[in-house]
Amino acid sequence: MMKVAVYPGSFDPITYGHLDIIQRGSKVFDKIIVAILVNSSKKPLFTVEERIRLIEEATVHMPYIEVESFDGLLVDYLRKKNPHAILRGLRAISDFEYELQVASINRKLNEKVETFFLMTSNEYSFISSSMVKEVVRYGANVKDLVPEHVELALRKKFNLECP
Ligand code: COD
Repeated sequence: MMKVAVYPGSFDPITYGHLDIIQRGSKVFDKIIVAILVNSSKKPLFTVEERIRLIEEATVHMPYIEVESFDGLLVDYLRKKNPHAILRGLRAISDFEYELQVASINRKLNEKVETFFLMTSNEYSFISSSMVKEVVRYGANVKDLVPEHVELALRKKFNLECP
């Protein structure tokens, strides 16, 4: 039976940290659905369509990836997809509390769903979408943090010259 995971998140924008989780998750799951939350309380920099395009371009060489968006509760979206697990990444201890809370709520709302955590790779442990946005905004180089097309999209958003 094909093992499917849903990897939910904001992906505003996708980073090498996210891509590392996708790549390593693919050793366990046959298919990963990257699911972007539409109605987040965070104000996103990129539209859902832009985020989908950036993820698709970053994963063109990964045939086991699908990119979608969802609105509302994650568990309602999962009911439609019926995956084997939710895939999430863990960076610092500070992620743990939040992730435990989200996983527990999701299990409370739908007891069948399990969350599968992967520890971050050391070289990506400090990367977050919000940090990447901040660094680009002030003109610094993020080539080790995001793929080139994502850096270009960020520079365009902030009306910065290309390097
Ligand atoms: N290394 C490893 N993992 C990483 C890295 C990195 N450098 N960077 C990010 N990650 C992981 C994160 O830990 C997370 O697991 C995932 O990648 C996505 O991260 P983000 O920041 O893009 O997305 P989040 O955490 O903002 O996404 C939150 C959700 C959208 C999943 C959550 O808010 C949600 O499910 N909302 C839907 C409403 C709902 O169901 N609510 C009830 C439960 S909260």
